[in-house]
Amino acid sequence: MRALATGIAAGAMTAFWSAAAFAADTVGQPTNGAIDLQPGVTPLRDDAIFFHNIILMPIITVITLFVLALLIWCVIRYNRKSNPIPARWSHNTVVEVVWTLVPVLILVFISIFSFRLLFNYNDMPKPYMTIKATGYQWYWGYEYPDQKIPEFVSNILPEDQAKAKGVPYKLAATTPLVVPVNQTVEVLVTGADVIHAFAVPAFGIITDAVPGKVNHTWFKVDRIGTYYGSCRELCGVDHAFMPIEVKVVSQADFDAWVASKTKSKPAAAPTANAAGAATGSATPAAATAPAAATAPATSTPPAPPAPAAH
Ligand SMILES: [Cu+2]
Repeated sequence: MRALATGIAAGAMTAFWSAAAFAADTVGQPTNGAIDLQPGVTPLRDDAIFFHNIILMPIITVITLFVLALLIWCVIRYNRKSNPIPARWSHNTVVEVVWTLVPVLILVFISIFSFRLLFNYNDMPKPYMTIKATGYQWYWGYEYPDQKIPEFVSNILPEDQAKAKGVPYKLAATTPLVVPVNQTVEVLVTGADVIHAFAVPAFGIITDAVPGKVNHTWFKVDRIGTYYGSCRELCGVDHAFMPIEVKVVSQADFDAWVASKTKSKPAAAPTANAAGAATGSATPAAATAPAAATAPATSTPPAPPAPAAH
């Protein structure tokens, strides 16, 4: 019986992990059918995956199986039929010391790795550049103060355009963030209206975008590619439609991109806004909502529009 249970458990674990391994994970975006964590492209993400898969998962698995075995043992051995006259004793000092000490030791062991990971997140190397990401209802605004690139709007790429370009809908953006590879990038994160959150799984980062407060995070990506994230704080009806797309490019490509952005500086900001407003499915609502809201306020009769809306 014990051998059978061990066999079943071992089989289940093997199936679980091999299924995770066989699903060829797409880097930078979710993979259909995958159950493991999204693979990382930053040292922080690798540390976080190590902490989850190598430290936490085995401990969780062993504890869960141990508690399950205890439950089954009690149910079988101490039910009314097999144990008609229960023992009357209570308290056992040895057992009580053990079940207090062992969990404490387990938590101390976990905390060693947990604190190390937290400190790693906190220890940002000297950043090569800083980006400001602002969450709006419902899109992102990106500003490059070091490169003197004023804020531009990054909207969701509409479904037909995403299909035509062969990029994932609800993850691709009209104007992605562009950053150089192998450089430490600091991201200042804030919110303009409600609380949003800036999250890119492949970088292992998630930071709240709170109005009136500037949070910061950082990443250093070790390979060129496109990585997707999204808003991670329920922020309204179009919460699911404000993706984050980050293009990590070579230093030369980044410099060229900066040059292209700064050369057409006077025209860049308005066209980016106009393009975003014209294409984003979420934006017409966002763009017209303030106008609609201000119109009744400035016009004299406020009462008629209300019944008309119903
Ligand atoms: Cu949001």
